[in-house]
Amino acid sequence: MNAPVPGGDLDLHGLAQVVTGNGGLPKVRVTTGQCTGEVYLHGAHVTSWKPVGAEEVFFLSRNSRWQGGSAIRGGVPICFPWFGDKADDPKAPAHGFVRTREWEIEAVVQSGKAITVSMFTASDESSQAWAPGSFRAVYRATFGAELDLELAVINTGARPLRFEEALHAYYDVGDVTQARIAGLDSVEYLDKTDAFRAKQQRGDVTISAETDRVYLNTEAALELRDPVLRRRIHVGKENSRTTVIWNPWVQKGQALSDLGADQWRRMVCIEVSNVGAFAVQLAPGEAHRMATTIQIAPL
Ligand code: TA6
Repeated sequence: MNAPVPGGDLDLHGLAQVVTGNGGLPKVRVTTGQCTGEVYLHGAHVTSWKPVGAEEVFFLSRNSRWQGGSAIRGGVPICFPWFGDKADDPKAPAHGFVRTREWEIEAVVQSGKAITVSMFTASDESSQAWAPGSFRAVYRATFGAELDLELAVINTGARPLRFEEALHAYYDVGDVTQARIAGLDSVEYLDKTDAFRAKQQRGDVTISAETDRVYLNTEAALELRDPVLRRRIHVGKENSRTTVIWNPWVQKGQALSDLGADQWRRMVCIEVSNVGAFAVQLAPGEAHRMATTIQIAPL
């Protein structure tokens, strides 16, 4: 399906098209002189960004599901309005409900040499069955020589709105055991593999076992150094006070049916977020935007 792009104020033919993706799910495919990229309407889920002359930046599981009700495994899932398991409802979907929703395209426009795809979703009866509160969420993905992702949320209700949010990005690495993540030295974190005990980071983050950490009160940019793919991935943050680092390692990795085999070795999640004590609280009519800028460079 190659459909005209709604909302575009420019003839974007060839630069951005809505096409049929995996599982028959629609996606916007971007092809410019600077990069290629794609974002599914399912979950407003970025699944690819590949700057010209570089390799794919994101990990995408070859066993991912591509169906309603399931999150795509890899790329950049959007966690909202809660992170992880819902504290007061074990039956609620992990990481909230927007990553398994069909978002709508608001506009696809050219911004300089880049293409910005804007999508939105909003609260409704089904969302309020999980969490009260009225919101409109707009997600803007700008595909260019760098990738900018922005999640803006407005409280459209008459009561305060509290939410957690995370851009749960899966980065492709040659071998996670040889990768290093700089930018969190001395930062306190909660270790989810050790009953959420509070610990302090010493130096770079390296992965040598299951790793599941929520770094607290940090707005610092991260740098993923990959000596196998010989590249650095810079992850900038705006209005984000927590960073989550995750790798399931062998046992958890093999237990995830949409991951499986030895794919755990080829991925690491660096998640720009506001979770836990750093959840966002909005008064009626108030808005908040969290953003990340992703750049790659040779190592
Ligand atoms: O961000 C880390 C984490 O919360 C891990 O605890 C693990 O559950 C991961 O997210 C993946 O969650 P998912 O629901 O996508 O399988």
